[in-house]
Amino acid sequence: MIFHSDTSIVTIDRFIIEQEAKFPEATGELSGILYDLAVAAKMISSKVRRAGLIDILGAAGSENVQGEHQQKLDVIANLIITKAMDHGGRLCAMASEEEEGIIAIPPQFRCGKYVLLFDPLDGSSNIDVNVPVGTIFSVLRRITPGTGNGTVEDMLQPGFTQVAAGYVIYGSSTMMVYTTGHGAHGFTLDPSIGEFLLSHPHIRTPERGKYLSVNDSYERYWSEPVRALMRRYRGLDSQREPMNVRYVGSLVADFHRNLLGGGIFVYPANSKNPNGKLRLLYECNPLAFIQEQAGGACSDGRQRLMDVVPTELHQRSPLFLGSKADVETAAAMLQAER
Ligand code: P6P
Repeated sequence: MIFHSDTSIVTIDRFIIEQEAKFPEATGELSGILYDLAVAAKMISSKVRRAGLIDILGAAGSENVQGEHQQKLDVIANLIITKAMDHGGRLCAMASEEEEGIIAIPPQFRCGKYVLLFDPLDGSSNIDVNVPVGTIFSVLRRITPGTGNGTVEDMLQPGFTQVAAGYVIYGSSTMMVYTTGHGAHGFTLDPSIGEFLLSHPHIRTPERGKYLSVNDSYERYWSEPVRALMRRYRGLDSQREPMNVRYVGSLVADFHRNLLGGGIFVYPANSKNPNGKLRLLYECNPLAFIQEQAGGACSDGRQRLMDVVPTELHQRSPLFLGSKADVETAAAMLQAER
């Protein structure tokens, strides 16, 4: 690694502290949540990096609430985050893709004023073939009265109420990207010192992208407006230059590439999945928050995604996420479906 004189070495902890210092009213609780999530990310990264070596590949033999076969790493990542976050006194409840109900704070620990929602290891079906996977998280302020355990009601808030959101991508390197509403910032893990170092400050997504991320094996289930939209993205109606299709099949990997280089990730509703596949609260909303902070946009095909008022903890949503102009194209062309 060559160090350039203009490259400052800033750890994620130092960055979090400096961000907090800008807000005199800050109590440090949100900072504590972010520190602890960074520790959990390092632990999960260590497991993912050795997946092939310590025989934790393959299904755990159990199923999660989604009826999906849980991979051992799913279970381990879920446990790591739960145990890293349950005792800090900053959360009053958690929710995970891997658990049907909310995760209560154990009685021996104090409850705080935030709730945490997360997908501990998204794209986990890719683990055995060494495709990048990711962790996604969202932080909300509790809205129910009292100082005890939170409830599902505290989770069912629209995305624009998020106080923080982020993801970790376990790819060629491990990166943590998060926002607290003051820009989106990326940190790369230096495994030789076990620190996340600031590598992508103030991420900005190009206004118009070059990559289209979509699984078009569902084309036969799409509506006609969605099919017309895909023809537009592919330049087949001569309205724009063709986009290159890049689809890894791992949301965090596809999103991260488009966030940095410009592009759009599309998982539309279809006749088999009328609400799409991805989960609103702990997949779509956190990535939408980051994308908007990076100058992009996110829609469910009908409205700004972060305006959707949730009704169920694990509800799904269609997703159009990425460069602002490309998301606006989707919103315009799907008007016919409203
Ligand atoms: P499909 C992985 O299982 C996942 O939840 C996301 O990470 C990914 O974007 C999506 O599903 C892929 O779904 O239907 O294209 O295989």
